[in-house]
Amino acid sequence: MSRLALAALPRLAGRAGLVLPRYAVGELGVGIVHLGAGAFHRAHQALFTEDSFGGGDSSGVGPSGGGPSGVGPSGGGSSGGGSGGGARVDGDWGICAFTQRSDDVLRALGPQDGLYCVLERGAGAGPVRVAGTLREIRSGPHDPLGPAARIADPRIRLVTLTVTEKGYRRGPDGRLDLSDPAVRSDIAGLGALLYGPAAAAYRPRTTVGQLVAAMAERRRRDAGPLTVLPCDNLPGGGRILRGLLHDLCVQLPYGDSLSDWIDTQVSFPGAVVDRIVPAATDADRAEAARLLGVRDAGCVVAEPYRQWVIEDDFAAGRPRWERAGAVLTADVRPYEAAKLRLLNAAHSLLAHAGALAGHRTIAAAMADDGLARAAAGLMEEDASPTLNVPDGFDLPAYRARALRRFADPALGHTTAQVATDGSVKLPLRLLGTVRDRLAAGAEPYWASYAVAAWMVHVGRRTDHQGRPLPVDDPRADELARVAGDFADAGQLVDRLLGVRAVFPAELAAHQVFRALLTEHAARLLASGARAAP
Ligand code: CS2
Repeated sequence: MSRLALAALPRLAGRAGLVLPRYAVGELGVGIVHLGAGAFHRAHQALFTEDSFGGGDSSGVGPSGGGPSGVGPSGGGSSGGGSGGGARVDGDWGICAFTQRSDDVLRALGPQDGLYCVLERGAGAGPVRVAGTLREIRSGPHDPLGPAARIADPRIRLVTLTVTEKGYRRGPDGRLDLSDPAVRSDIAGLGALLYGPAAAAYRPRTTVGQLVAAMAERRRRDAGPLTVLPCDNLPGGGRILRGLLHDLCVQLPYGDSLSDWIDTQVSFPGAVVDRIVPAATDADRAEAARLLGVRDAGCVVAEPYRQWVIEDDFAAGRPRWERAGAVLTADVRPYEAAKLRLLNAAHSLLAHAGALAGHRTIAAAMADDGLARAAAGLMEEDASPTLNVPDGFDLPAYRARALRRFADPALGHTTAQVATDGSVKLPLRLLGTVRDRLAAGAEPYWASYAVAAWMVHVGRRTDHQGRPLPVDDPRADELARVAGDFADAGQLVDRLLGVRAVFPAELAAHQVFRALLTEHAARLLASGARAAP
C-alpha cells in the first residue's frame, strides 16, 4: 500500500468522508518553528493553525495584534494550483517541526511530506481529516540545519514548543538546573559557539540551549523580533521560559547583552493548551489505512474537544487562531491554574491510583466508583476553593466536563501514559493545591490521596496484585533507591518526602500532610485495597 503524501492528495479527494486541506499545501511558506513534533502538537497547535487559514483569504495579524493582516515574506498570494488543491493562503504560517528526542516522527512524516491524519474518538467525533501545516520535519539532534539556524531565518516569526514538563530542565527552585549534565554541556558549548573560533560544531542538547543559540544567531543576522510560545502544562510557561533563557545567558561570556537583546526583541506569551491525545496504536494506524486507502505512519488520535487560551502578546504577528476557536486574552493565569489543578491533577490521581488498582486505561479507572469519587472530590473539595477564576468561568461545568472526557472509553488513554514523569508533574498539578489548603487550615484529603498513590506507585512498582508497574520518570532510579525496602507506609512516606526536587522542605515537614499521606499509603499498600477510601 502506498504512503500518504502530497502526490496522493488528488486520489484522496475522491474518497467519501475525508476532510482534506482546502488550501495549496505545497505552496504554504514556513513562518513557525515548533520544537517537539509529538502527537500533541500535531493534534493541537498544528490544527488550530490550519483552521486559522479560513477560506484562503489573509490569515495573520500584525505584530500589535488585532491590526491589519500581516503579510508574509512572500506576500501577495497567488491562487490555486499548488499541491493539495485550493487557494494559496497568505501569511505563510506553515510549520517547521523539529523532533527533540527520538526521530520516530521524522521517519513517519518525512516520507509523507509532513502530511498525517487525525482520528477523533469518542462522543461527538468528527470525520477523519488530513492535516498539511507541517511543511518541514527535521531532527533536532541530527539535522545539519539545527533549530538555532532555522529559527534565525528572518521569515520565522514564531517559535512554539511542546517539550513536556521535564524538557524545561528546571531545578527544585524552578530556575534552570545548572547541575544537569546536558545544561552544563550547553553552557560550555554555547560559550564557544557564541564567541569562540570553533563555533559551528556545537549542537545544543537542551531546548533552552537551542533557543539561546537561536537568539544569538538571530541577533547576529539582525533577523528581527520574534515570539516564543510554550505550549506545555506549565503554569506561567512564557515567564518561566524567559527566565530559563536568562539563567543560561548569564552563564555565558557577555551573555548579559544577549539577555538584554532578548528583552527588547522577543515576547514570551503564556498559553493553556487542552486536548487529550492518547498514543496511537497499530490498530489506529490500520484504521487510518482503511479510511484513507494509503498508509499513514504518523496518524494521531484525539478526543473531539480542544481548547487553547493564549496571552495576546506577539512581537511579530501570529496566525488568526481565534478563527479556529482559540481564545486570545490579556491574562492566562486564571485559566492555567484551573486547568492544572482540576483537569491535570485529577488525571494524575486516576493514572497512579488507577494503575495500582490494575486499570489499564483512564476510562477503566473512571468506571471504578471509588476512583471516580476521588477524582471528583479532588477537583471540587480541594482544588476549586484555591482557584480565582474569571467572571463567567463555570467551575461545576468545567469539572463535570473533565469527568466526562476522562470516562469516554473510546479514547483508550492509558494510565501508564498519564503516569509518565510524575515527579515533574506532581509539583505543578497537586502540590500548589496542597499548600494552599494547608495554609487555609483545611485538610487536602484527596490531593494527598493522589500524592500517596504516586508514592506507592514509584516506591513499590507493582500493582495491587503484584504485577510489575513500570515507572517512566527521569528520577525513577533515584526514587526507587530512596524508597528502598521500606518497612511500612510511614517509612515510605518519610523517605519520599525527603526528595527535595519534588517536595519543598516546608511542605515535607507539615505534620497534617504527612499524616494524610501515611493514612492513604497504608490503605493503598494493604492487600486487596483497590479503590479510594
Ligand atoms: C495528561 C495531559 O499526560 C498527562 O499528564 O494529564 O497530557 C492531558 O491529557 C492534557 O493536558 C489534556 O489537555
